[in-house]
Amino acid sequence: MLTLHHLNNSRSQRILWLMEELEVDYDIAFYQRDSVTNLAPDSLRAVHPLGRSPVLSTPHGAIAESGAIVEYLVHNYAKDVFATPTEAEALQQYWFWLHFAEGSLMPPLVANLVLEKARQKGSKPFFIKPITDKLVDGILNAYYGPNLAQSLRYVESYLSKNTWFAGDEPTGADVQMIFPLESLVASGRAKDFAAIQSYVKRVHARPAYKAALEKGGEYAYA
Ligand SMILES: N[C@@H](CCC(=O)N[C@@H](CS)C(=O)NCC(=O)O)C(=O)O
Repeated sequence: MLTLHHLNNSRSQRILWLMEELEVDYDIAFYQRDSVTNLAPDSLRAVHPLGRSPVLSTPHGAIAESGAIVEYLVHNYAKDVFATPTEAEALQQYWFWLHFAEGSLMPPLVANLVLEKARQKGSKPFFIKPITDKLVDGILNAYYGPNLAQSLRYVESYLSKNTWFAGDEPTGADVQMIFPLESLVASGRAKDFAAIQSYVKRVHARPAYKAALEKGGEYAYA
């Protein structure tokens, strides 16, 4: 039996989606973020030393990293749906998007989150605020902002020509890409990107996605 260690409002929601698509038997162990720090509870560290979600307990041990978990599930359970593409071009796209999601798209999103938190914390006393703002805006404008904008344009251009990320059917690459994209749509940062918005709607319309949302509980994309 598989157990997904599921943190509220986290990347493990996409693993639930995949397990619903694959119709595998699984349990969910629920964890709640700390209301002040937003971090995972220490109990998750007892399951895997990294203490981050998702973690999947399998007959072979505990595995972390959503990309690795997607590969594990696809390798062991995908037959007719969500299988690794066999056609060469689709397979190449599969590898690319599977890794692009966490390797290139998530880092500027996480940096943005951390820097905006630093901006809030650094807004008192009031005379510090202009300095904090200048520092945060400087870092965002110099690197993370343009980096994210370039990635968004690339994803938009790809999705304006393709329904799914790797081939004609959804795959693990879509499972990896949905988390950053739904966050970008929910926060309004993808408002000028029609293909990305349609794509997120397309995923959200899938019965397995809806079933996963019901099972996972609270999930605020942004
Ligand atoms: N690259 C990892 C990131 C894992 C990660 O940072 N997960 C977040 C939730 S989305 C987490 O557990 N945050 C709470 C914490 O770090 O304490 C993955 O894709 O699994």
